[in-house]
Amino acid sequence: MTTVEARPAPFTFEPASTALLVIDMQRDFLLPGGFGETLGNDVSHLRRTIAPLAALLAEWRAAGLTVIHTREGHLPDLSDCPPAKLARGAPSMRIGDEGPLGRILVRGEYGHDIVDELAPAPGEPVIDKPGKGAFYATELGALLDERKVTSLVVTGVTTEVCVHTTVREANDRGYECLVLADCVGSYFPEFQRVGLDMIAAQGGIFGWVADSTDVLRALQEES
Ligand code: C5J
Repeated sequence: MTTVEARPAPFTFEPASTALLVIDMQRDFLLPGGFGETLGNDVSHLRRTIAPLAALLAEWRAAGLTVIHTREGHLPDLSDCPPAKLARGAPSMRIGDEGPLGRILVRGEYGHDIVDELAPAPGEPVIDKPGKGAFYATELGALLDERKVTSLVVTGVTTEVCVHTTVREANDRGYECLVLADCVGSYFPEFQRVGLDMIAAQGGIFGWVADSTDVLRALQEES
């Protein structure tokens, strides 16, 4: 067992039954000039997660542990995109429109894929998800069962949307979730702070919160 300093209390996990989940680190959300920025967001709030996540990925892979990536997006004919999601808000561009990095959030487009710095290694599963949560309409639950995963170290974007939706459902499904504050990002600093506080509140109502350096230290002590 490995123990990480975390809030609201230390987080203990068995590395062999723990997956590092990397949520939606896609160009559409992170690249300057991409979809996220066209909506008026400051992508630097998300881009600060890339370096610590790349360092953690390197160590996690070196230890031979499970990594799973997700991508939010839709089929080219948008048949898996609920009309309500397509119509939501009043953005300058919508899902499926031709954006600066290809059709926005459409599978197979340049912008839909993961940023170069965090490209999946050969053999690492990439879960394509039409929703905000990583379990809805995906094979993630079956994959975790198959690999006997019981704990998740959760990273990615955005903290209050896809990370939160996934952690809440993972918690309901019985997974113990450690969310890494420096490896999750929100376009809104206030949502980042409150989103993390919500996870750890009430004795860890959805999970635990730590920094990637806490996990790296625990992995190094282990080896
Ligand atoms: C959003 C996500 N924010 N990956 N997607 O629309 O959090």
